[in-house]
Amino acid sequence: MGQLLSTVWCFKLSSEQPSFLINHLTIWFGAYTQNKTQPAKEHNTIPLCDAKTLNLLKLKPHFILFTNEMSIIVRRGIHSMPTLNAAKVSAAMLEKGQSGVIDASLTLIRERAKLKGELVRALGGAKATSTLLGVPLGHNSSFLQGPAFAPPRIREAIWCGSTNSTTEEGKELQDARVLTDVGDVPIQEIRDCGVDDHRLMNVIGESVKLVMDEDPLRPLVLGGDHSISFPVIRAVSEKLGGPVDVLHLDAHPDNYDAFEGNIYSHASSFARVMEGDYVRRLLQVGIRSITAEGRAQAKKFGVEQYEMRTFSRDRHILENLKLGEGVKGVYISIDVDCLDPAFAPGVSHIEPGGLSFRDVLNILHNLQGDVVAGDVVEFNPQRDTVDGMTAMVAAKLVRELAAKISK
Ligand SMILES: [Mn+2]
Repeated sequence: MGQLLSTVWCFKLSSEQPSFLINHLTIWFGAYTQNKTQPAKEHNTIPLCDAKTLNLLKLKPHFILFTNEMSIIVRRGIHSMPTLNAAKVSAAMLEKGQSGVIDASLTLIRERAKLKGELVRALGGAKATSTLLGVPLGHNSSFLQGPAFAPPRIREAIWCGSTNSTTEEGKELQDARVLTDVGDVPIQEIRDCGVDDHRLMNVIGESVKLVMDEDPLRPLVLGGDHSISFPVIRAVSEKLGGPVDVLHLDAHPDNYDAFEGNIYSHASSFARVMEGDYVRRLLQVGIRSITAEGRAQAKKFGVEQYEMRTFSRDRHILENLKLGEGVKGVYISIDVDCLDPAFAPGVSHIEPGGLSFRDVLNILHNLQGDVVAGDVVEFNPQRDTVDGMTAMVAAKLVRELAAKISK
C-alpha cells in the first residue's frame, strides 16, 4: 500500500454477516498495518468497498475507530486479529463456529482414515500399518516457529526421487500396508478461529484416536514442535487403555513444569506426559542441554536419562533395548535435534555434541518391542540448507520408524 489513506471504517459484526468477511477483514487490516508508514490514527480512513457492496453484505459502517485494538495490531501484527475479532461476536456464535470448524477437521481425518483402512484390508491386510498424520504446529516453540512448516517438506522428501522407496531392512514404503497417510490436522485454520491451546491439544488427541479407530492403522505423527507429543501420547495411552513405554530421543529433556509461563510449551511436553498415567518408563536419549530443573524434574518423575557425555559407556545398553513388555507397547518420539547439528542443521535449537544418524538407526533397528505409535518433531525448514538436507534426514527417520511400526 503506497499511501496512507485518511479514515479507518469499522463495522459491527453480527450473525447476519458471512464468516468469510471476518477473515477478509483480518487479512485486509493485516495488509494495511504491515505496510503502513505510520500508526493508524483516529482520523485515517480506508475505504473498504463501495456503498452497494456494503449493502449487499448487510454491513453497517460505524465511524468509530477501535484505536486500542489498532495499536495492538500495529504492535503484534496480523496474528492478534482473530482474538480481537472473536471478542466482537457473541460467545454462542463463536462456540458454534469453532465447533463447526473442528468437526469438519476431524471429519476429514476420520474419512481419510476409513478409506486408508479399507485400502489396507483390500490389499490383504496387515497387523500394523504406519499412518502419517501431520500436525503443523509451531507456536509453542520458545525460540523459532518454523516447525509449523515441516510436514509437507517431510512428505516431499519421503518420496524424493533421489532415493528409492525401500527401507534399510527391506520394507517397501509404496506398499500401503506398510505406510499410508491421512493428511494434516489443520492447526493454523483452527487457531485462526480463536480456538485456545487446551482445546487444540484435544483436537490433536482426537485426530490420533480417529487413526487408531481404523485397525490396523497406527499413527506416525509429523511435527510440528515437541509440544504435540503430549496430546499424542495421552491419546495413544487412552485409546489402548493403559500406559506405554516411551523412547524419547532429544538433546533436551523437555520437562520444565512450564516454560515462560506456557504449560503447553515444547519445553514442557514431557512434564505433562508424566503427570498422567500414560507412561510407565520414559527413556531419554541424546540429552546434552539440561538445567538443574531438568534434572530435578527427571528425578521427580523417575525418568531414565541417558546423557551424551556418557554415551560411549551407555551405547551397549541403548543398542539392545527391550521395551513395552507388560504395558500396551512402545512409543517413540524423535526430536531431530537429538542428532548432532553436523547431521541435521535444520533445527531451531542447534546443540553440538549429539548422536550420529547411524547411532539413532542402531538404537531404532535393534529395539525389541511392539511400537504402537511415534512422532518425528522439531524439523525447522526455515533453518535447513538450500538443498533441503535436514528434510531428507527427517524423512529418513520417518521412513525407518515407519518400517519399525509396520508389520
Ligand atoms: Mn530438542
